[in-house]
Amino acid sequence: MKKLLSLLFMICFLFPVSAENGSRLWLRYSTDGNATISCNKQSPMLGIAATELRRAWKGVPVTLSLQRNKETRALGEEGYRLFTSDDGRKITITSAGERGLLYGAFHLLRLQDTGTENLSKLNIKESPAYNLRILNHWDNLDRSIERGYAGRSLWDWEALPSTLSDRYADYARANASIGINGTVINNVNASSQILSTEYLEKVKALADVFRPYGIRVYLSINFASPMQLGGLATADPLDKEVIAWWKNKTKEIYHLIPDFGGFLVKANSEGQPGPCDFNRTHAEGANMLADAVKPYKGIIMWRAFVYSPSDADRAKQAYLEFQPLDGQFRDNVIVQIKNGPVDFQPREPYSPLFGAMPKTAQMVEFQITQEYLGFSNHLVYLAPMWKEFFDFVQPSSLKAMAGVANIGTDANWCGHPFAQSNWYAFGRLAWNPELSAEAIAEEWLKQTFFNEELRMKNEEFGKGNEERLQSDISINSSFLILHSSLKQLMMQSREAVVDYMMPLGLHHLFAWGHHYGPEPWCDIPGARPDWMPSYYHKADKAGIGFDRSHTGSNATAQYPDSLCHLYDDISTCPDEYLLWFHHAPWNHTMQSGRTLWDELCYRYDKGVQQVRSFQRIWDLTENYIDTERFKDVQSRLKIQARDAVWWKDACLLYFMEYSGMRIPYDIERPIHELDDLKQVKLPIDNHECPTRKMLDERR
Ligand code: BDP
Repeated sequence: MKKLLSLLFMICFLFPVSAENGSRLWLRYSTDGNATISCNKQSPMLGIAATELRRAWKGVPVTLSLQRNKETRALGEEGYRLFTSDDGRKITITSAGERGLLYGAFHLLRLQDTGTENLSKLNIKESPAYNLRILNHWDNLDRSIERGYAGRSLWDWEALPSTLSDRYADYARANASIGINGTVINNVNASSQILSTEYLEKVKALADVFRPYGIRVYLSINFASPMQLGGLATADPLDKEVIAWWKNKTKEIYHLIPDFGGFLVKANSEGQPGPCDFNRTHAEGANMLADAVKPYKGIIMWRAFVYSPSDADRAKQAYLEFQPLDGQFRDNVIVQIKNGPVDFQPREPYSPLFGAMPKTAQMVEFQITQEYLGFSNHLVYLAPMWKEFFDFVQPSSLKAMAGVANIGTDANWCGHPFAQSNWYAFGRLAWNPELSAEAIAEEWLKQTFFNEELRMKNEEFGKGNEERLQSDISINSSFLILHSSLKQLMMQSREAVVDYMMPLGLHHLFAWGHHYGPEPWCDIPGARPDWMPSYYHKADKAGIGFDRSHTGSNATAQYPDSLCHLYDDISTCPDEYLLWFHHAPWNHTMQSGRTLWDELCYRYDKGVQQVRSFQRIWDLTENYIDTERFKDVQSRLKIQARDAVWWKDACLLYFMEYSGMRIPYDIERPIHELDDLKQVKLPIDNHECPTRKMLDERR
């Protein structure tokens, strides 16, 4: 590694790089294309595909060919075949659908930009794993974003429908380039206003911009809309007037937006209204809406994120409520389930509801925005976390994939330059969940930092510098070295955040009011117990962790037998999930041979050390990467490094009061006083990322 770093250090002064604000995302290819592009049909969507290629493709002529034959039909409307002719003088993209051609065009440009394939011998067949690859925006009508850390909502409701920001098309284009084909544009904690005629006109304007990019619009709805908006006395899903109200509203929507996708519903969850308020089940609520959208081929995504302050372990509640409803949902309802059984924690075991409702369509909801992973201050590449989910859940058992968006009005869209990689990775995995996190990181890095433009400069530099190229720090290999170091950094970043925040299965140690910093001690008199960290960590003199084995809440019994046994037995439960499933004694022997307390200390320390190593790697990219993005990431890594120490000190000093054990001498000593840390209160609400100044003043 040392040698690698010193090589990097030597090559990093070679290229001056121009100004850059990150707004071009991974679509940074140069627009001096010179190829002939033809297409056997004209349409707005094909026009976009052809224009993309015309601007950027530098190879042999390309034909976009819309055709229905056995092969294209088998690949579906969104699938495509991309191939070079035998003589190598022509590339053809064929598909049964226009969207297939659009995706094929972006695929070809990606190949050019990443330089990964021999373009003279292409023969690629692609079709998406899911028909529905959808972003969920938690955007409010006042343009705040719940858990959004990249500025305000893109949707300028005041200016809509008459004024359309250029960013709407840029947004759609970016999504199309990675295969995302749906967007729920408003918060799941929905205002019923979104269904007013005034707002529907605005939604229509957005849908019109998105359509040629293959993106359908969906809306989150408030279940009590018939009361709040329609003035009815009830929102009971079996009430005739309520049923008629939804039917009429749906008709109005489809009249404006003929390809409207459907509704996303958060019902009877965290204070939102729902069918249970009227003694009806989730299935009865979902089916009433499903019947309303059915004639238009619409769907209902009904969230299973439900829990209440009852005696039942929160981790068990979604399963308890939804599993018995299996088989009762209409065929155009998809139950949308978060990947873990509690919330979007840095690490959770997968939700056992997956696979437990064989007669019901299910989809997974990932969180792209880093609500529990350091907001847009921390560099965390999330694909390894999502892949972990797919280690347990068969991709083919799902109908669709949703991701809570991390996009806002910031020039670079996502706040942290590396947060773009999570938007990218979500799209790529929704297209093909078999892709490896590493392959996606590689693609993204090449397009975002080391794309064609830079490679050309590299070649230019090579001319006249042959001697240097022959030395062992050849410029070509310098790209590979830098690349692989950054890839490594990305791949390690998720485990690092788990280590410095909540290792070994700990979860929900977050501060009250926001989910940025640590407050394992938090105790707000009168507040819901299941919103307190102590509900989850249960630290006492005997040990730490939530007993979810048969001697405790028995949540382990919700898992398939083999996993149930593995997790239930403290001696076989993997370290990663130990404190999720067990209240383990402080001197419990871990798989490493250390005591639990020592292991906890080492993990926190390891997380801190990893962030430091990320800083070192990043600093070596200076002069290789434009100054703006370099400095931005560098500065955020400094915040992350300080936050990691904050987390480590807060958790270890606090838990030490229970363990009564010492911090092993070979790791860094705490630099904070526990009492001081307990005073830290960040003045932020749930849609802001703390600034460095704010953080420095508080600790
Ligand atoms: C929680 C968020 C909250 C969301 C909720 C949800 O803190 O803001 O409304 O998830 O998914 O994690 O509905």
